[in-house]
Amino acid sequence: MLERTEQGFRGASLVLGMAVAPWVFVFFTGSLDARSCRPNLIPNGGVNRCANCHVNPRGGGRRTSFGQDVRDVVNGSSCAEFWEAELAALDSDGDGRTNGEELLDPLGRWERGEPQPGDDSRVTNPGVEDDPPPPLPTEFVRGDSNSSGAVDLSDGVFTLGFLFRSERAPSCLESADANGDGALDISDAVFIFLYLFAGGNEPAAPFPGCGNSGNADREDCEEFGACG
Ligand SMILES: [Ca+2]
Ligand SMILES: [Ca+2]
Ligand SMILES: [Ca+2]
Repeated sequence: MLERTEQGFRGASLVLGMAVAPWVFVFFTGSLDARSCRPNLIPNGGVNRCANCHVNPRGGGRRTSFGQDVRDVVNGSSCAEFWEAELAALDSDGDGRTNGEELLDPLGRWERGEPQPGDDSRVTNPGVEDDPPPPLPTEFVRGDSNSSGAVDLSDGVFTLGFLFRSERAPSCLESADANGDGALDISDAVFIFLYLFAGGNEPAAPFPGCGNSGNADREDCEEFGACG
């Protein structure tokens, strides 16, 4: 008798379990699906994934400061878009850079499905006080020593004036290194004159467009207005 009752109880538990399990599954997976869509709703969300909004990088649980601001603008567990200018303009983690600056969309204009803005190696976490990425090297045009936007006679003259008459220094010393040998001397002014008037070689990269030399250790370029 007792044995039958136990069997009956086990049977009932099994039936109940089979009936309830799918609902439990739907409840949890539905909830997780809703959450897992969130990183795709912010620009460059794939870089820090769930750690943008949650202290635990696998998601769930305590929220970061950015996660708290997101919670204030999202609708429950929905996957509706929520990234917009107001959220981008906040500095949720108080590290001095707005959420939009950290995610490389300062104005909050990015929309789901668009290409990710900027260089993802420069993305930081809007929910963590972190260091800003190193400044980008200043772009310049080699040979344009007076940063006028063109390489012409005035550049050779400008370089000579700086070297021999103590006149104004180039704001971007690297641009005045016309022959790209890592030194700034009379040969750079001569190089410009030969290039302009005697069929000499053109300056090495970056030339004629703006850019960097690719040698960050050697580059000495504070400011170059023409590449603004
Ligand atoms: Ca910030
Ligand atoms: Ca941050
Ligand atoms: Ca040189």
